Amino acid sequence: MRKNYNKYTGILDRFPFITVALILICAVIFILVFKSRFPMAFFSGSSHQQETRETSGYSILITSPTGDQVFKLVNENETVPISIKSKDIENLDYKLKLVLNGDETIRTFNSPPYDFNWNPDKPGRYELVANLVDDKGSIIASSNTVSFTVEYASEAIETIARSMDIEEKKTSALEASEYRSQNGAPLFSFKCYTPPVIDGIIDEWAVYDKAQIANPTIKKENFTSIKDCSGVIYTCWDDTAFYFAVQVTDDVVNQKFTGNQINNGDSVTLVFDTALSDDFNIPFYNSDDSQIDFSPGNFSGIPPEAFIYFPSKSSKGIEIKSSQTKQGYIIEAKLPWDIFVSYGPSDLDVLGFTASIFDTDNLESTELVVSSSPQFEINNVTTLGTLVLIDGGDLTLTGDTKTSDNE
Ligand SMILES: [Ca+2]
Ligand SMILES: [Ca+2]
Ligand SMILES: [Ca+2]
Ligand SMILES: [Ca+2]
Repeated sequence: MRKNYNKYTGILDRFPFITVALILICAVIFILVFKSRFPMAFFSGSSHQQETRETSGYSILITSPTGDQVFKLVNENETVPISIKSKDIENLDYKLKLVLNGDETIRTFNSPPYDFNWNPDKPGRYELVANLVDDKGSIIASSNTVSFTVEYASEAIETIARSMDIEEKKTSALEASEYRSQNGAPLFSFKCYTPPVIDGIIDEWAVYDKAQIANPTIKKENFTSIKDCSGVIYTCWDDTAFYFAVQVTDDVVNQKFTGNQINNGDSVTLVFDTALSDDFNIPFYNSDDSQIDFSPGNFSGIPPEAFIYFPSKSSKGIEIKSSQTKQGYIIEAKLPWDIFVSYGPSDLDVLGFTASIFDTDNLESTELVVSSSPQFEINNVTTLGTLVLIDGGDLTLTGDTKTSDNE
């Protein structure tokens, strides 16, 4: 067989080799001709052949968000950090346009840095691209396209579904009282039949309602993410005291202040207005209002501390404990009712109330305050949210906690 092989080597046998050679030659000619007429940018998809000559070498890269990143936001003030790195476009007379979902320009940069905290107004999946455009609006070059997702936690105030009896009590308490309904959903504080143990451990609080503290209210321009500063508060009460636990998320726990300076470091502040109807329209604190500041301490030498900022009063009798967590810290405290000026609790009472977290990370004083109500100002009770005291029986016996676990 082998011997016979050469015998048949004719033009037909060479045909495949000739074909390959012809294809190769054509390809080389094609590439050479084409390359001289169009620069490489042509192959990256730009339709403006004249201008793309200038684009070779531009590089525009969206470095934040990263591909398929998911942003779990809690309130409408949180933002998605957008950052773009670029090469060789700074000195050009072009603009960089951030385009969302193909058609919505959310920002136009004339010069670097190309950083922008974008505030989405609804959840969803988004596609982001940065286009370099000339003065006629023609696209010169484009960045990578990045897809990301924005999700929102469903509710700012979490209320546990209660029995019909309790739900009716909530409604009738609010109907019977004048309160600042424009300042956010009311918080419900239930009577406790076994007081919480003030030890900085919050296991026993699951039966009570919790509320988010996540609305930026003071220095709010510094707010980007709930990871910087946010929290949840649990409250309850009995005939002797008001109790609360705050679980704070804070990336840098920094507290070196004491006494009336507590708010310069990481701290929690509660403001109460115990008589709403008497002076509903008087904004500044007076005798029925209290502001109490709570410091977690620094977990190495400075102990947790409560300070009654208004009215000027000894904080004797307040019990406070704190603990450090991976995400931040916990404060748990007991405020005897006798620290309030002439107030004792009753079922269905409706109070003005806002809980705030003061955040200091690296500076010498407050960098940001987040609150349970949408607005909060020191010494302005008209910004306060609402707290409703409800005696719903012993919640630890009713199994209501299970309802919340199922949600
Ligand atoms: Ca406890
Ligand atoms: Ca922080
Ligand atoms: Ca008042
Ligand atoms: Ca801090």
